[in-house]
Amino acid sequence: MNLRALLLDVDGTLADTEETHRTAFNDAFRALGLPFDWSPEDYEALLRVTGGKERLRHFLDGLDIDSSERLRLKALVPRLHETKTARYAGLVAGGATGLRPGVARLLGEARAAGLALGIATTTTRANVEALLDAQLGREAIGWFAVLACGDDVASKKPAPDVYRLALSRLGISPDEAIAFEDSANGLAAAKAAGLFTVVTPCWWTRNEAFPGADLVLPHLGDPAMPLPADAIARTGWPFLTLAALREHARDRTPVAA
Ligand code: XBP
Ligand code: MG
Repeated sequence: MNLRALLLDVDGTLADTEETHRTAFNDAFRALGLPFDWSPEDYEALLRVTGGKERLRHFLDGLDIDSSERLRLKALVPRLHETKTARYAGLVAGGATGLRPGVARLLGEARAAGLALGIATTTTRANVEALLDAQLGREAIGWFAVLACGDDVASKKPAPDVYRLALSRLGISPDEAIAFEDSANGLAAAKAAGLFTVVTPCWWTRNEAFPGADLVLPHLGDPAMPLPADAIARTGWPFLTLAALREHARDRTPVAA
């Protein structure tokens, strides 16, 4: 594999952000005077629908209310999501969620090796900027040659659109990049785009299946937070380095979607 770029998902992959998203959704419901409050159990099921606006509409479709009330509530979705996004960015700016183990290290290794970095996410650009700024500093957004975000494409994950957009903007082919994901929807999107895909499930996706994943690890690991013993026994790595990943992917053709 002539590796030229790493393409990273955001929510669940760079950071385990979904509890902060859940809080922001519930705060937005309260701010608009709506009687909804998503429990962790509710939200784990709702996460099967990617995209906050789409998730809200899916939730409203499932309510036992009359059609006029459903229409009234659906008309609020854009404002609800704007309120939620502002609240989420504020929580993240306040340090609500840190990067997952190994993310900052692997980004540094990739930059030192001259690889391009790309973001391929369902969330909004504002949310990506808030997270990178809070966790890696103001200059970090400039490390990424492409930010392909949810509203940049017609179809969100599991459609491959956001990965195809990132590859196109980088001017590289699928066999020149490796994708990093946390969810079944994200994996499906990356595989449909033809990418070798590393999956590091987060708490919210721990019960999902990851058919076709080229590598599944509990996280990327760090010297201070090595992989669990079973992952080390399986891979031989105390944590995933860029060199180990290159070697692992070198003669591996990506598993078909
Ligand atoms: C995960 C998502 C997003 C977030 C909420 O995105 O599906 O919808 O849950 O963010 P990723 P928005 O592809 O990064 O895992 O409300 O901005 O959609
Ligand atoms: Mg994700």
